[in-house]
Amino acid sequence: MSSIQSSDEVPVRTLPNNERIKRLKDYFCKEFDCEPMFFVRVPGRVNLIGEHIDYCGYPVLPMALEQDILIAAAVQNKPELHLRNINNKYDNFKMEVRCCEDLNIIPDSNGKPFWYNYVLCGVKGALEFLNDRIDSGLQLVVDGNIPPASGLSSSSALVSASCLAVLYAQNVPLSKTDIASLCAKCERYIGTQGGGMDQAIAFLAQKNCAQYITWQPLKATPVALPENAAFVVAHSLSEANKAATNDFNRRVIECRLAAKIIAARAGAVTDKKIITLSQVQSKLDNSLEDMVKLVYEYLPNDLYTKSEICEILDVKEEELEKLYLTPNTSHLTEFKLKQRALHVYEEAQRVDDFRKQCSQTASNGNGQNGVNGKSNPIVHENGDCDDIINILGNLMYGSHQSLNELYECSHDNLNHLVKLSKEMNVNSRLTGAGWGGCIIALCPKDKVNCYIDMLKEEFYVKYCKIDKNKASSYVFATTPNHGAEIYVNK
Ligand code: ADP
Ligand code: NG1
Ligand code: MG
Repeated sequence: MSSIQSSDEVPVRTLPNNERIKRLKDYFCKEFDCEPMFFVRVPGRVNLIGEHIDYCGYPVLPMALEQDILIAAAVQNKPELHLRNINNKYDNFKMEVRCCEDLNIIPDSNGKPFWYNYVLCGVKGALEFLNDRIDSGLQLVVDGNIPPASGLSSSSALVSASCLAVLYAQNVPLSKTDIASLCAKCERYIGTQGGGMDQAIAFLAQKNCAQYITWQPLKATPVALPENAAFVVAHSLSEANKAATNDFNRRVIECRLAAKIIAARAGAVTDKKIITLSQVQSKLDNSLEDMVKLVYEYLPNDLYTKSEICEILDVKEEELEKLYLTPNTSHLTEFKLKQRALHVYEEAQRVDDFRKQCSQTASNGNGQNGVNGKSNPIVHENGDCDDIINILGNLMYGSHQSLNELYECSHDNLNHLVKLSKEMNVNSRLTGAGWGGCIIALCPKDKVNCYIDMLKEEFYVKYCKIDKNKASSYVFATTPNHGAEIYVNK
């Protein structure tokens, strides 16, 4: 376990002395009859804007949450993996691990992943990176407080924390960007073809600012948020496990097929490497606005059948399945391409507008704590804060409408939360993949308590019929937190 650190490596810090750590340590000692040697902590995230566009190659704008996955770990001589979870709804698990091929990540009989499959994704990724050169096994206890299957990225925090634990145990220094890319790749073993936003923010997040994440190469640029803006997360009380259905992958492959057809119809057909909507845009050297026009021109239909697509792309069905579809989407016969591509190009534009508005605000001196944690002077003369919140809020509301209507990944409860918020002049949107999970709302700071109270009353008590005291655990204000870290007894 390395002691010399560079600033782009995951930081190794002194173990904090708090109740949660103590409880986890005690649990570990009780289960394994020894003390943990180190801990890893990886946060969940909330995406402010830029939904379902990371896997199309477009920038996104998330921030890390306070909620996280915390793992206590000890190295052992036997090549075995022993897993426990503080929450007893998650079963114990043990297996022999000598090489990555030992790790077959198979869901239950209904196609839903077991919780430990996410850990195995992380372990498999680490073993592949190490070319199976491991000299020990691991005992791990997981303690997570990110609401699961709720769009706050509990899955990636678990995969990333597991991968980080193996790499640290094997004394492998890795930059934050390299480990984020590795974790994005290995989470795909769960079955979903995600884009990498969750793992990127998990490692590259900084306190007090959101991050503008760009791809190839992976880069995070801090974004200061308006001084008087508060972000509130509210749970819809509906969960959606993304790997248990093919909804997520269906969207991914619809975007791929849309990209292929636009490229083909624009005459860029020979370029086999074009597979994302952003690659098509680069290839054609067009603005996002022009890409929207091309979608209407080249993808006019509301529905495309598999055989129509094969004809347009001049490929056989088997080839289409092999090149562009996934195991859980290869049987699909109808695809919505216009709607998905429109969402992607317009959402990419909204992200750009959001970021520009924030940087303008920061340069005017109205940014929240500045970037890199440095405080900006608060000068209110160059732009009214309420106007900025309105502009950003409208972009978020537009994002939600598009996710609901064009991308069809919302849920009645999410729509109800967004509607109730709008009635109070607060703009919000679903965050994460959707089909359930949470909204993120942008609210002036002085209105936060009143807004949260309204949601408790109108949504949780009246609409969902739950007790008001219980409602408190489903809605909370949040500020940007820092990224993953390792704790040791120094
Ligand atoms: P999310 O939007 O939270 O990333 P996913 O559907 O991608 O949702 O993944 C959720 C799954 O991650 C859960 O169903 C569970 O299997 C696993 N998971 C999340 N948090 C924990 C935890 N604390 N302990 C064990 N497994 C967890
Ligand atoms: P969640 O909802 O956290 O599982 C997923 C993807 C992201 C991104 C968003 C939608 C994974 C691991 N995560 O997030 O990459 O595509 O949906 O914007 O696949
Ligand atoms: Mg997830």
